[in-house]
Amino acid sequence: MTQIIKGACPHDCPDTCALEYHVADGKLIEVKGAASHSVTAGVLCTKVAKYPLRTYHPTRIKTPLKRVGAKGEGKFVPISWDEALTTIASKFKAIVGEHGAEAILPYSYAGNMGMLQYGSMDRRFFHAIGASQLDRTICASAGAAGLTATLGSRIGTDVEAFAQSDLIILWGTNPITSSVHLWTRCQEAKRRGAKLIAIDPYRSLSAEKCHQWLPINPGTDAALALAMMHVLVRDDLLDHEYIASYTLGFDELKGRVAEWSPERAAAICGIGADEIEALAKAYGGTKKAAIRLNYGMQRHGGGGMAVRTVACLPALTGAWREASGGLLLSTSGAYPMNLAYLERPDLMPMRDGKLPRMVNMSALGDALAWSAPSPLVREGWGEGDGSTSDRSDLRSSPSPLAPLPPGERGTRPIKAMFVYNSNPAAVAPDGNAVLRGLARDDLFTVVHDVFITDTARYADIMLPATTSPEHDDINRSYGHYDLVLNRRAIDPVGESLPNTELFRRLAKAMNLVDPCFDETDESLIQHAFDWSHKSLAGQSFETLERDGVLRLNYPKKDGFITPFAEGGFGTPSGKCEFYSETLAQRGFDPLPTYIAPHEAETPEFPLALNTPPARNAMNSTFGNIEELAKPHGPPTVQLNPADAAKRGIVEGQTVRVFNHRGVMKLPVAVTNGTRVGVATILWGHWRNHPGAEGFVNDLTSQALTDFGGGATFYDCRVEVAAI
Ligand SMILES: Nc1nc2c(c(=O)[nH]1)N[C@H]1C(S)=C(S)[C@@H](COP(=O)(O)OP(=O)(O)OC[C@H]3O[C@@H](n4cnc5c(=O)[nH]c(N)nc54)[C@H](O)[C@@H]3O)O[C@H]1N2
Ligand SMILES: Nc1nc2c(c(=O)[nH]1)N[C@H]1C(S)=C(S)[C@@H](COP(=O)(O)OP(=O)(O)OC[C@H]3O[C@@H](n4cnc5c(=O)[nH]c(N)nc54)[C@H](O)[C@@H]3O)O[C@H]1N2
Ligand code: SF4
Ligand SMILES: [Mo]
Repeated sequence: MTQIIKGACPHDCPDTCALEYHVADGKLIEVKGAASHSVTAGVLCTKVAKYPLRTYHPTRIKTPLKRVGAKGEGKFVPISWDEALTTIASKFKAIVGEHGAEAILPYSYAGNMGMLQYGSMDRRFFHAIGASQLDRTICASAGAAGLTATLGSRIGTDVEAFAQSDLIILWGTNPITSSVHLWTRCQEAKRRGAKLIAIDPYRSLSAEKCHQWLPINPGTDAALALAMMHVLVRDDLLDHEYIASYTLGFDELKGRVAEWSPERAAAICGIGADEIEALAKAYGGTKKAAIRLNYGMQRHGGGGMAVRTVACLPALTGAWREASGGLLLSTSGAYPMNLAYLERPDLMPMRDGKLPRMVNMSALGDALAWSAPSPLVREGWGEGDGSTSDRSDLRSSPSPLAPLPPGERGTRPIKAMFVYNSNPAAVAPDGNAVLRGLARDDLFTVVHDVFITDTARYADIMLPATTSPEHDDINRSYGHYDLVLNRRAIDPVGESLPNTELFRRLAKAMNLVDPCFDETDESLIQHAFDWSHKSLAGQSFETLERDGVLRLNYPKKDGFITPFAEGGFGTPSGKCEFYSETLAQRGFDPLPTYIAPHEAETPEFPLALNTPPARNAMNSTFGNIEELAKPHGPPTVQLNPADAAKRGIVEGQTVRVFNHRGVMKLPVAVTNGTRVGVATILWGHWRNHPGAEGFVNDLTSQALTDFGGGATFYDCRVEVAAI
């Protein structure tokens, strides 16, 4: 007899699908997309449709392990949970005694995005012991800050409304790979006659299927948006009523965009002035014009400002009035999360009136070298949700979390790192610096994961984690407006434990007595959201339990959530802020502007390196599942024919891609799909993948974005040469 249990996809994807776990004889036999969830509509991406491959993978670790080989070698022997927890607790206690608790660094991100597994008991644990705080900036902090500067909140166009749009701009996003349920809506719109345009230096799978591909120079999106606004103002393609009622600073914006002729932007963006004119006119001439921007453009030095600038467009034309107009970067701000309850930041000890220091996860290499002051603690700013939490596109608000005095910021070593929900040896920039840190003999490293990942190879203690059918959770999304419940469908494989239970047990081993460490997962689930909040009015946990999903209450038009049809922006002025006093106060340009990438073209390193994800991967997750990785083949570097010819390089030849940070050796694919001047490597494979030497993130930089202290993966210069 097959039982069907309701689940939620835990991975870092905007679609947060409602799943059905099919179970027979206590085994997960199949995972399907729930047909009853309108966003999922019964469809899953390939990787999660084949989930039993991951849950029952032969290389999955099933017991705690202790390292016996050298760091990085990946040699371990099984130990009991008792020994593992006792070892960690005694090591942590010794480190706290000798160096202070801030010498312990938790390192986690969005391997699991469930509210419980992402951040609950773990945060309570690290808060209570007074460990360093982690500034979770690796994905979306620049974009979130940019969006918030203009709109005041992280909400946007309803994903299902895209099906009704007349013009869709995919701006720095490849939804066939990264948000397939958005893509199905784009296809529906296309069938209805909508025009699809992709703005991307790379002809991604999605760009290939659009009517037009605009191959922009990396990191120059703000210049394009400014020139579009120039044309909109010049040709009066404006919604004057919307501007007058719901925006702030139009006159100042007008002055700014007057400086941005299409010709000026064209020279920066590397596309034709006529193409910019045509794009602006098509945009200004279409009411139901929807922009899907994702994180491609914000992984650059000026990424925050770029997002802020693009986000001004729909208010100028009044596209927000239409359900199928507007702009979508994220919906994560829609949820009334009880983060103070889940994470208990109040447990953090104060010393000299200060909370523990904050370490930026995007500069882990420097942080582990602990001599460079830059990565430790920044006067960053977030969206002001007042929490210490973050997830893929919601970051902390570090302002109330006072840093160490400047002189001390970089001078206290990190002596222990506890990694879970993340894989920094693969996902963090400047991989060589990260590996040097992980290889330190005096660094005690614990990794909780499903597999011996690139990071786990350096662990002193490795702990087995459950996959989502093995634990309970409650999920929100950053691409739609629904809550999705995840119910445990099978027993944990081997001795694996969910993150919550692991930290419950570790708290006991460290003699932490606060009753919050006894709270059950069921209680955490029920308290994860504020059920008295207006977005949940009339809804109850019982309905969520019954249906598996539940949509938040937000204003609707034509049946779709339409957030800003009548203003209601979350900025200090309540308007869409073309002029931002908040930015001015923080020393930024208060008006939209163009900030050039950190890394300029040089004779030594003339090519821009673009490393977006491959379709069957999810960041580093799934890279070891042969059946999923195989269709992608080994990694290649894609070069434009002009760039290949200039270097005398031919298709299939093995080359070196290098800069002053690192080198990768891999075969070349010569293609018009990557623009002149841009080398593209799709990532998702693990280190030491057969057919390649070195790794993409050995080339990327630890430099941070303008806003939000974000990572700048795509702001990277390299040279390619024959070996
Ligand atoms: N299958 C799969 N799905 C995923 C992920 C995955 O790894 N695999 N990752 C998940 C995560 S963590 C995230 S954050 C989201 C990311 O979601 P997206 O941000 O939509 O990421 P991509 O789909 O890679 O699209 C980024 C695109 O930006 C382009 N790009 C690079 N630089 C620039 C630029 O300067 N300007 C413009 N206009 N475009 C640029 C790249 O070529 C790429 O095609 O996807 C999530 N979904
Ligand atoms: N070059 C380059 N680098 C990038 C990017 C890029 O586009 N190009 N994208 C960046 C982005 S957007 C992101 S978000 C980061 C992603 O960075 P991460 O969030 O670190 O990456 P993931 O691979 O999604 O997840 C990491 C690990 O979490 C584990 N995991 C999953 N579920 C659980 C669980 O329940 N418990 C525990 N303990 N572990 C679990 C997985 O097995 C996996 O090994 O990578 C960044 N790095
Ligand atoms: S990765 Fe995205 S598309 Fe695939 S099942 Fe999960 S939420 Fe759905
Ligand atoms: Mo991400």
